[in-house]
Amino acid sequence: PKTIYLSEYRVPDFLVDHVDLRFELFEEGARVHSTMTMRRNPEASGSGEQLELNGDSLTLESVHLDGRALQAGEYEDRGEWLVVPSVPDAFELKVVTWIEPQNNTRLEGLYKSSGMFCTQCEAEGFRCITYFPDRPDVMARYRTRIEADKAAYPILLSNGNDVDRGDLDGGRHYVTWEDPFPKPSYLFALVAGDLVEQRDSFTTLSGRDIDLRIYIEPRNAEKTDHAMDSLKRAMRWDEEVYGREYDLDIFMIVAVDDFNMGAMENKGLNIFNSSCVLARPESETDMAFQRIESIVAHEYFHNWSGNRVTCRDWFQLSLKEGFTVFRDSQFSADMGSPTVNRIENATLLRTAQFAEDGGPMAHPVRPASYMEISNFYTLTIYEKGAEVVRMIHTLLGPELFRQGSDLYFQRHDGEAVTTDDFVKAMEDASAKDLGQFRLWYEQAGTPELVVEDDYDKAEQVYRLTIRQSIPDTPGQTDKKPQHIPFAVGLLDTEGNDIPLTLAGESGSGEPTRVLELTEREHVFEFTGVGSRPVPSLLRNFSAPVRVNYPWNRDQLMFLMSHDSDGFNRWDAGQRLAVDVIHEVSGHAETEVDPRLINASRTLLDDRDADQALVAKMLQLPSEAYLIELAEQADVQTIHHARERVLKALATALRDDLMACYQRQQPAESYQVTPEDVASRSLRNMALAWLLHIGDEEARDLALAQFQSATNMTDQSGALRALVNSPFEEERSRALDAFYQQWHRDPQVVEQWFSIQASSPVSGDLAAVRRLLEHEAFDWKNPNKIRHVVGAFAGQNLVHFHDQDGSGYQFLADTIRRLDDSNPQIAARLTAPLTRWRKFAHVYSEGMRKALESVRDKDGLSRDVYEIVHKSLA
Ligand code: BAL
Ligand code: ZN
Repeated sequence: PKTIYLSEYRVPDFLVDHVDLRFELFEEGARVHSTMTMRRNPEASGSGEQLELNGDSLTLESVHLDGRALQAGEYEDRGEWLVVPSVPDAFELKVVTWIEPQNNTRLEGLYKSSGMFCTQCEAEGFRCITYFPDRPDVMARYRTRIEADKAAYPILLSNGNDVDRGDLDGGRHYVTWEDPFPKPSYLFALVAGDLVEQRDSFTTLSGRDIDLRIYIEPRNAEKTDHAMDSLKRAMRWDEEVYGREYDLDIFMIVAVDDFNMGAMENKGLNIFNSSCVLARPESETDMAFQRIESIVAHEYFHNWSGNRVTCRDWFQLSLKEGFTVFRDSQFSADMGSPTVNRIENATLLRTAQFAEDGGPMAHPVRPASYMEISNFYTLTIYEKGAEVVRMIHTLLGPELFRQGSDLYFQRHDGEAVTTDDFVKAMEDASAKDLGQFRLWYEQAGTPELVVEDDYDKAEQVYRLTIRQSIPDTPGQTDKKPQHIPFAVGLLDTEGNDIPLTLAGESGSGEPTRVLELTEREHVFEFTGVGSRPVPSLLRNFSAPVRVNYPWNRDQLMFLMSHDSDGFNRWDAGQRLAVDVIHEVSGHAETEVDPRLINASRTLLDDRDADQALVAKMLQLPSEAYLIELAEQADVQTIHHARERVLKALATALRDDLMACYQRQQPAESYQVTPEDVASRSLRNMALAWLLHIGDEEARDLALAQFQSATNMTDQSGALRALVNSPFEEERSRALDAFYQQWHRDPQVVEQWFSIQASSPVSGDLAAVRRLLEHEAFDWKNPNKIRHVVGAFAGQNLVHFHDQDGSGYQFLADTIRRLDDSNPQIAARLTAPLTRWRKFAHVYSEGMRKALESVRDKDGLSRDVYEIVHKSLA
């Protein structure tokens, strides 16, 4: 496969002003008539004579140029390219292709899911539908006519507004859609199916009525309320916070079961993975409710950050994704608990994105090259990209940031632009120099800050020395220092914030200061500090960096109970737990530090504290995070050390956990408020801990909760606790009963799969293989694969990393199997193997061998090829 470089970007030779599409949909395939009004791009320098259009898996039926059928020799069908050697400066090109959506298992382009036709065109799926300049800087207006059997496909949808419909011979019908906004081909969408519609409406701030519709299969009719409410909240929020109003008359969402991604922001017609849009309390958990709210908002926000202003090329993917993730996380913070939201973002970043940044696929937020763009829908592009935007927000402050985003949208509306255009708008609006800041887009790797301090009692001066470095990553060494907003506070002996005044300043300062780091080393001198303070560093996780400062355990406990920054209270608890887990690691005789137990007891018993924060603070750092912190990770040792600490906590806190469980009684009616979510989370955590140590009273409580729960959070919480307990008989009875109750609901069956595949107690490889044989498992459905194979390799680390290497070989076999049918999913599953160098030798050898066996498969897809070869390099 060829590597594509950002440095080789050229503007397109030809532009498309208008596309007229006609789809004839049949059971045996689809005929696509595409008529493009095209012209030579005046900005293309030295443009080639010939017209080149992308194509993939297409059967070409005919080509017409300005109404004349082209003969063999007047065009060339090169499979991945359709070349017309000679065209005028402006012309109309009509291409007819035949495709087979019913056989499309890659789920890119037009395909069938549960009997309905649907599309996924980002990043390069449109070329699987017809020949087209399939690149985001070619923006055209689309008119789409869909023709299909009326009984089987009563609903026919595409982007924009429906402008015409009628009946055809042979029981067929058609609908024509027109999208007035120019868009890149990746935002095209089509749906045809036997769907029911849930309608609502939204009145914009300027008084326009928008028709809102969610389309689902009839069995899901009860599951749309939450998505609809989330959508309306997101629409209002974007008006209020960003001044962005919706632009079409209709906004549609369609739920499909077979989908490679979470959802897709096609103009006016968002297509969602069912698991990211459908929910009701009885069958979906709090986590699903929260995920849906944020994904519905994310896709809606793309209408401006992505669709109205789009990416010039795929190297700029974070332009829309980083900004939109930032926007959706601001929205979620506003809808729920900002501190919990920040903790969740930082956890994902520190556990998974830092791992990516430290591995063979490390890439900058704006990559410089790729082989297969689908491999770059990564945590770096999305989550680190969002952190980069957040840092701009921190450096500018909310008012100037808003002026910057207004300028960006106004300046670039209808254009395809770059991350640099985004930063420039922020710079122009604020007059803040972001020159050095741009390195965040160019340099890969996680910056590390080493912090030292000293206190001069006589002078009442406290000095912080901060050194930054950025590790080498593939293809990048000797990196320049980056511009880092570093928020700090200092706690006095009472635990109060000391007003911060730097040497040379007068007056009494703020409790939190954002220090701007730009050099390799800085010394900051705080004056008027009456006693040695405890530093609270990187408050609210003000930058995606690692911080190294030698807090002792007493200081961490002090921060846990006194820091005014909620994020750092949680972080201090995490650091304390990591320290204790490290201490007992490989030392069976070392006792678990009673200070951790006491701190946890204080949290459990504190009824006045923010329960949402308490629920987060009680969770031990995950195995994945502990692996990330290790130099050469020994998974079994990490697992057993964490288990020992968990069991010591559960045993010592048995009565407190029981009291907590009894106190957190289910609310009368189900609501997804931060308080209720925290209450259910605490209750289920207490239950899980107690069952983990085999408490029989807790087992009976779990069985009762499993039977009587009126919401899925509590029912699956009880099930998960039983599955991860030593009570084998109860475990298998509960699993059977759950399946019997829910086997008709694929989303619940996904949960049932993942609870088993991720269980460190019962989810060994043999159990996972049995799940693959289960009647509900389906190799064609990405969600099922994710919930069994993905859950095993990504969450069940003790079994996946069995030292005999069987877990690795199993994953390799699965990847080889999926590589032909769905390369995107196969490539995603490869991630757990790519970091083989991070692990101790007993693991890394097996991981490397597994990767090699994938590498040696004949006809490896470009997707998997890129990941495997970069990992083994
Ligand atoms: N654009 C792909 C799905 C998403 O990030 O919204
Ligand atoms: Zn997105």
